[in-house]
Amino acid sequence: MTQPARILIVDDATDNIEFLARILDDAYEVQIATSGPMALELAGREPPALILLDVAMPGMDGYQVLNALRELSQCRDIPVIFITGHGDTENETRGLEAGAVDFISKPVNPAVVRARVNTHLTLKAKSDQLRSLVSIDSLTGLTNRRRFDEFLALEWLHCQRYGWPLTLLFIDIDYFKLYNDHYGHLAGDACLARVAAAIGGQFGRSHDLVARYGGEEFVCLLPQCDMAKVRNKGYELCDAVAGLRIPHETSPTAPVVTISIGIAAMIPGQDANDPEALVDLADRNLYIAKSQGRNRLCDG
Ligand code: GH3
Ligand code: MG
Repeated sequence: MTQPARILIVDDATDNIEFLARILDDAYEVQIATSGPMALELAGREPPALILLDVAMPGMDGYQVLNALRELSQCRDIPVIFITGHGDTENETRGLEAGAVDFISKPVNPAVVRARVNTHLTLKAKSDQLRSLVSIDSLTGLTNRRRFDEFLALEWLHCQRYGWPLTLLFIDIDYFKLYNDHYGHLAGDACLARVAAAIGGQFGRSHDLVARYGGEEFVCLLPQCDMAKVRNKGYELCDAVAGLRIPHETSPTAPVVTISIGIAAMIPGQDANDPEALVDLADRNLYIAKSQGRNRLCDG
């Protein structure tokens, strides 16, 4: 059985929270926050499927919470429904303009709450599905994770059949959290796009694949490539990114944005039976490159 979706209810009035929770808790897992900062803390730690957000709260109001959520990459796409006062068209319009997907006005009607929550969860699931069907990552223009996983599985079998080695570079931007903290999330996005372009620009062979693996992680899959060449490529990638000279004042490694790389090479079927072993080894080597000081590569 699938897990019920988790809904975060944010309201400073506990009787409102209890009322909403009772409407929803038979069909959903309900989580509550009684202030904006508490909502951000909970959502940042484990993003809920949907948020019901009271507009008028002391301290941090609904708009401020919504803006702060949009700054967190893991929370950016969570549908937020505003809870507004009765007939409060000004807040309704402002909420929608600020990026809320809908609003519900007080006093809330249980059937309306259930219907709107259900509609927005369905819409979100559909848009997630559509996005994953597309194989390009929208921020960087590189291949996305889903396509990479498929390609890795195919290449693994292909190389296994011919006894060829398969090499993977696992790349991660150094101190990127500090970059976001210092320059802001939008600058972080722009930086990611530039780093991605610099990495992608270093590969010309049609059978090499460069992908965005996750947040600030990239992977390059290089079939039939010997270790000396791969190592050289790794150094070129580090140089290409540092050569962009994107300022990173708060990085303990360098005054500019740098990357670390973990390299793994295997002959499929001989060294391991599963492509996950290749990813794990590259990831372990990345961890070593990080612990040795970053802006470097490690091939184990
Ligand atoms: P390390 O050198 O050890 O890799 O440190 P780090 O700060 O890069 O690593 P950490 O995993 O702590 O932080 C990664 C950061 O990357 C946190 C997250 O907010 C940010 N990030 C992930 N995806 C995106 C994105 O799409 N855009 C922006 N701007 N930041 C992102
Ligand atoms: Mg990093």
